[in-house]
Amino acid sequence: MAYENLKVSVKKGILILTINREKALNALNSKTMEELQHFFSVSAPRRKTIKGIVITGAGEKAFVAGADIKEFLALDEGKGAAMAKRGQNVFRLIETFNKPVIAAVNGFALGGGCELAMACHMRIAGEKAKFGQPEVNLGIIPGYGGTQRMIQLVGKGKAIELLTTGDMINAEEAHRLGLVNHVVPQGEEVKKASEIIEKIASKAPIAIAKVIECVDAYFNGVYDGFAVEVEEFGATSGTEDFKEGAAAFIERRKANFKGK
Ligand code: DAK
Repeated sequence: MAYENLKVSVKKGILILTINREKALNALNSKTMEELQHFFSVSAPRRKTIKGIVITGAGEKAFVAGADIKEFLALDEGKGAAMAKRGQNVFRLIETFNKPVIAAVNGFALGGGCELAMACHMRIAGEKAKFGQPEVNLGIIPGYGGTQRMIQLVGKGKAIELLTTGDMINAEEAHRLGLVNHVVPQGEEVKKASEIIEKIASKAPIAIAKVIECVDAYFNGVYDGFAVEVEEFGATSGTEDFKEGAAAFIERRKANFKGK
């Protein structure tokens, strides 16, 4: 499928997904959300050979400056709830993707943009990046999982402060709070994210997918994370990759994982 608002490229096996609406600071309109849904439910799972995905924003100013405010005017209670459910489902596809998905935050990550970054497994911020959940300025609340994921990342007190004041914070503060994993010189976000994915790609793919699943189990409120870990530890113990990894350690050589 040809996308209107997403740009897809692959560099050395790493897929770079660019939200491509630079004139609107990459705001997430409904077309972009539809395309993200298609990308993460159809296109990305088919690309079996990719090592992981980096999500970034077009241009130098914004990662994503929020959901598209110009579309909000048509909302009412029913439509708003339906839109939140649909959006949450899209971001859940990102959060549960079985390979690393890293947000390379090159500028404003506000509202739905901050929520998109938080749905990724990790966040790399350029030093000019700005984060915030300014929904309360518009009389609404985050609807794409932001009230929940913000607590997971920064804790309850700071989450309530950021969500109720709508304050914007810079990359350093976001790093201090644990909202981002690393701050890098402006323009090097994708490079740093790609380096991390490259490192992860040298490990056993099934083990990586299972780590993502177990960590998610802690937060999703449905499963007992310890029980999931027991099950997935069992699953990884039965893989060819585990035998190869253990043999490589003993033979003092580099493991050659096959994802089996
Ligand atoms: N939506 C639509 N257009 C946007 C936009 C946005 N979120 N942010 C920026 N733009 C557009 C501007 O309208 C402008 O377009 P033109 O006027 O040139 O046509 C262009 O991008 C450049 O923006 P500015 O001229 O404003 O640029 P500045 O450098 O002066 O300011 C800024 C940059 C990021 C500080 C400013 O643009 C700004 O404050 N933007 C809005 C930030 C914001 O409030 N974002 C929305 C947060 S609320 C929901 C689910 C989720 C959500 C809501 C509901 N449901 C399920 C119902 C999420 C809500 C949000 O994300």
